[in-house]
Amino acid sequence: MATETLHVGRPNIGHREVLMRRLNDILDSKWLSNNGPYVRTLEERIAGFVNVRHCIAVCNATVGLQVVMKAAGVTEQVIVPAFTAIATAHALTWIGLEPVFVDVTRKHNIDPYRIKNAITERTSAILGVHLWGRPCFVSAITHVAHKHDLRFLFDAAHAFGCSYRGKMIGGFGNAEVFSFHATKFVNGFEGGAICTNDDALAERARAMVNFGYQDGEVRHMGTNAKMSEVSAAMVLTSIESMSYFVAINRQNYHEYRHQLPGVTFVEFDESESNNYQYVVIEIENRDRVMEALHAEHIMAKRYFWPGLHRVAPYCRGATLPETERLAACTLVLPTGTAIGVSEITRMCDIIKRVMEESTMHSMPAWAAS
Ligand code: T4K
Repeated sequence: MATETLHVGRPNIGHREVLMRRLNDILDSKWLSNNGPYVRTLEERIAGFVNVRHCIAVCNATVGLQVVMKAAGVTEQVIVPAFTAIATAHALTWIGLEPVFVDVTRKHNIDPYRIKNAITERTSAILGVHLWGRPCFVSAITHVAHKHDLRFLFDAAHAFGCSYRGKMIGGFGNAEVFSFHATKFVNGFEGGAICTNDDALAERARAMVNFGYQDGEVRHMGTNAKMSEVSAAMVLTSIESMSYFVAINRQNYHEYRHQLPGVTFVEFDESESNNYQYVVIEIENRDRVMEALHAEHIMAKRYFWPGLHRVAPYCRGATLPETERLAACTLVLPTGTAIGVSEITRMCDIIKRVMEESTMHSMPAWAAS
């Protein structure tokens, strides 16, 4: 029997019949996009869940970040972590902003102490990223931003369903942006959402998402960042299964930890809400481990390698040691509803085998024999 390929980012599918019913309803109604009933329901649902005044659904988080930067009046330089998805930086560059890369801490999120050193007279905003769904140092970033009169926003692409100090991610800074891409914890095939408590920012963002239209007139610059009704139906359906997805992800995460006791994991604060969507390890000989997994049809991923300051469009010779260390040793393992104990055992056995082989290779010959 062929071995099943295991993927990082395999989509979690919610209640299929409910989704199909909604899709039929959309087809029957002939209302497919442009602020339809499913988008409006979704926006209300998210605003209530996250506890923010405004939620604006968008077609994806990349464009959502662009819209929110424009709506917040951000100009020139934006401080961002170097260890994040290329989307974080490209979203800025695409609209003429300059990402300024700052190193992260051992906890994978932007180092607030290094933010201060990166501020120039051209800096207008800080864009924190809640990497792997773990909140970045929100209170320290808030402090720096207030002190230097900067706007501060959060790329919350990974962090739907997560909390910081008991408050849901989505309500911090001037605004936050979620992703509902297929590989995310909650998915809408593609999709995203801007959340904010700033009424004026929300009004501008809402117009900008729809070509700048407000009350039937074009009052702003704008783009087409609208979410379709089909995506909204998928996100709604996915949200309804959220507690199931969390339970599976959490179970998988603890199973991995149990089976790999000597390995460093990205940890989650169990006193907060977490989505456990990413199982991330830091491991020596990462590429050897990844190759061994790939050879067995397990598509573990080394996300965010080699660090944004080292990818071609942004490479200026900067050195950011912690980003580089993490980019060299981080590996993301499959989880989600497609994975259970037997798959985890299969993966952990391979990882342990490579770790043992590496230990043998690094021993003097007399000790290894
Ligand atoms: N900010 C951050 C911090 C982000 O991580 C991202 C996106 C964004 C902003 C922007 O959000 P969006 O504009 O996308 O809403 C994925 C996603 O495309 C991207 O959303 C995500 N972050 C990024 C980190 O990862 P890849 O390169 O992993 O995609 P791909 O095609 O290699 O798929 C990964 C695995 O998932 C594969 O092994 C197969 C599996 N898969 C994927 C898809 C799309 C499936 O099984 N089914 C599917 O439909 O980019």
